Amino acid sequence: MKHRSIALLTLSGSLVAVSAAGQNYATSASRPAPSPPPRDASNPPILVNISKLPKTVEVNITAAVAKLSLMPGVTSEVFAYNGQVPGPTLDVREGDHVIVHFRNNLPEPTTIHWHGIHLPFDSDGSPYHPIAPGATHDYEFTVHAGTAGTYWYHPHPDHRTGFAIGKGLYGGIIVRAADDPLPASLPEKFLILSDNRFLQDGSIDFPEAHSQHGIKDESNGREGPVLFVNGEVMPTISIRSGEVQLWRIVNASAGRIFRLSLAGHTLLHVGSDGGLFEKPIEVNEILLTTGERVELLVRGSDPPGGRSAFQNLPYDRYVPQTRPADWEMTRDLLTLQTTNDAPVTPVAIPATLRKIVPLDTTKVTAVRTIVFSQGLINGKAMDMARVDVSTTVGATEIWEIENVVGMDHPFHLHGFQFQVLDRDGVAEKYRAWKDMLNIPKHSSARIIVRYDDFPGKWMFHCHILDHEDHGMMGVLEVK
Ligand SMILES: [Cu+2]
Repeated sequence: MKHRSIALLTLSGSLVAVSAAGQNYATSASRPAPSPPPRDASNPPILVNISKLPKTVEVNITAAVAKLSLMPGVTSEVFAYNGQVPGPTLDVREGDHVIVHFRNNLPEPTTIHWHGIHLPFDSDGSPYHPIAPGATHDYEFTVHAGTAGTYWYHPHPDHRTGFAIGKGLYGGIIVRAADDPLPASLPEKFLILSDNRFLQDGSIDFPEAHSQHGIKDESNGREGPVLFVNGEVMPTISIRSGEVQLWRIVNASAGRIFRLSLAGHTLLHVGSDGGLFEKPIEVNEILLTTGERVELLVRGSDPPGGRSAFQNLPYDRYVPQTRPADWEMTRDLLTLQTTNDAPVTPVAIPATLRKIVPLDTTKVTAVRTIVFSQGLINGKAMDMARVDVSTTVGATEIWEIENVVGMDHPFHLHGFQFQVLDRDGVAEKYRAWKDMLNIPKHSSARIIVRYDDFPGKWMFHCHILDHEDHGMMGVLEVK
């Protein structure tokens, strides 16, 4: 079970608040100070497949209220998938038929949105298909060839997504390829990043909508001072000197954009939302917007016994009026601890990972203009009864997404992965399949998308959850 108590100790043994900002959380200095064992950033458990049929994955997921200890010394009332935050990981292969028996034991309607997965409209878990409290629903889809990658699942109910995810409803998805070019021996870490804010009694802090904090959340997207990796604060990952690990990372935050870096190391960025790139890319840092995923190779470059911090570097996504005072602070996310074992020779990584066929710009039948202003798309707030973009199955289109305001808005499209053509007129350097794209303040990007297979009404929206919930969302109808 994934609900450990967390206590950070100073050298003198007194408890300290884990939050650097800390003002929303206080601890008692009089508590006893046991030495905590080092906490490993263990992967969330895998959902148990109850099917005996080949190429079939059948799992049970229940969403319910739970009391978990996310912070030292207190319990928090959370919403949890199968009693855990994060929920268990759905681990499937291309070609698998997936059946999810879902039960909603929450006191409010919910859905499960399979973020990034190409699936039928009625299994998308969008606001069109709410599951009532006490009701059950079977989600069913087949995992398409060529879609191996890192995804996640979370609720997508009308106006309540930010609240439901902030309460703890999120879990990972791994889609595995039959012909994965990466060495099968790579140890894998599944890391779900989130942040949260707590009141002194341990309850998760959701302020009144029109309070000062509520207004700030609505502008920024709700942020919290406590940074979690798989529900843990500052866990440790062990690595052997010379070892190479595959890290799959999901940003499950409502508004926080992570700028990830591993001190003293470069990272080999190998994949994004829709799986592997064509080639690995050596980078010093990776920007991970809300809802987005990265797959990267971490190479243990420290000598035996060494340690390095995996960090969140400052990134200014805000308007000046509501920018947090501590936004320029670098924050540690986890410790990479090199074991005392003798170094090993790093495993060879192929120079070519796969071929990504570019979508054909000569087949484009429409160019859409999508304008992001604060809280609105093309000047309108979300209306589920309205269709904003109408098209047909099989059509290829270009969307020009323009952000005309002074803060970043991350774009998400349901149902179909896209490719980025250019950003501010600069051609994208390498091809990738994407379903998330950060559109920085006062900038634009062009994407190309083909609506394969599935008619339906698909959402496109800003993935700052507070913006989405307040109507920064539109409807794409594919007929
Ligand atoms: Cu937004």
